[in-house]
Amino acid sequence: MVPEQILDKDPPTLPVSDSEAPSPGPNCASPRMKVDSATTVPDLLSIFHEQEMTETAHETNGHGYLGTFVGKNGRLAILRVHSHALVTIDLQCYEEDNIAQLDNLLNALETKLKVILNGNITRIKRLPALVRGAEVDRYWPTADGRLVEYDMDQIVYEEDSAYQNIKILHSQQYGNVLILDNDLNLAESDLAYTQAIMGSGRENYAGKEVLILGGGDGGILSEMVKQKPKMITMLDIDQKVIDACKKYMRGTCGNILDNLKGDCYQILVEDCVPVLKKYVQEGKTFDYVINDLTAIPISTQPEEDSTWEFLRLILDLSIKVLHPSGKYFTQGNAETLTEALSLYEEQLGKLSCPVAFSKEVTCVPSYLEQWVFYSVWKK
Ligand code: SPM
Repeated sequence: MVPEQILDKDPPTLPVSDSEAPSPGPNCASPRMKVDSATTVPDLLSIFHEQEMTETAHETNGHGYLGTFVGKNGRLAILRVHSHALVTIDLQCYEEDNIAQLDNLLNALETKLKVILNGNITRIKRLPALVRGAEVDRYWPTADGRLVEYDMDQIVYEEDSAYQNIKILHSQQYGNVLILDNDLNLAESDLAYTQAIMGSGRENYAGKEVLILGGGDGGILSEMVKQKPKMITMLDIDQKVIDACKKYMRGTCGNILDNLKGDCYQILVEDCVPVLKKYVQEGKTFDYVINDLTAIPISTQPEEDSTWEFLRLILDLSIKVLHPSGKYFTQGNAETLTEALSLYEEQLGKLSCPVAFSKEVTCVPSYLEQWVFYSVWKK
């Protein structure tokens, strides 16, 4: 039977060690003693027995103790007393299990551990429950791989287009959130993203020719038209993203996606690579090119066999269609991903035309990590 929902309680993680023990693990504060499973375990077992949980001890070949305990409602506890420095207890239960009882169990374990280890605990930490198998997925990791739990409470839209999986989830804090191929792209709260990728208010777009690559959520287009450019051309490959955002991301796009053409804009639902190539051939130029493509590229071109080659192709074509005094804007990556940022900057040095660049870091509310934005211009 597939459980509908499993609540994980990840309670006391108790790193304890002495100075002879090998390096204790990153979450160990100031280690003091080794954990002796022969004396620690029997006392802890009594707590599980009081909870009518049945023990199965597992062979560890002398590496501490590992026991699993099954109790009421399929409740499962895993007790691991590592030889060095760490005691972990994981408690898994179904959502409908008795939370008060579980809290009592955790409190009893915590108290007992403090007694058994006789004040030698250097750190005890009860982690919040992970909710697995829930209808609305709340875990969207940061770009640098840390687990983040959002407050999503509703699946507003989900569909696979010919190019990607499109999800729009509702978050209590951020409004509707667009997630493409499991990468959180933009929330209705994220005007800061749009402002940053438009040059943070330093540019005057009035009377200018602007090209937006991607941008299917309509955020940039909606802000840009307010500045009365001569013409904005937006190239996005995915009609389904545009349609979904038109309906469910109105906090971002307003009514701009209601029509594919307006006084000073046109939306072309096309792959940007052939269109850029055509512009290069025609000698067409733009005062601004804003690359708002997905971070994970959607490529229909056979000539690019790696992400970097694709990014460089887009960059090169964009710079080719950029007016000599024009500017190219794009988002980069999480500020912590310094290696990826350096690699990106390396690509800037490999273009057919020499460029200079600057970057700035912006806090985009729903990203929960600082984000780097680039401005690039011809030297
Ligand atoms: N118009 C918004 C398009 C977004 N472009 C790609 C950026 C994706 C970044 N993912 C951020 C994940 C943050 N944790």
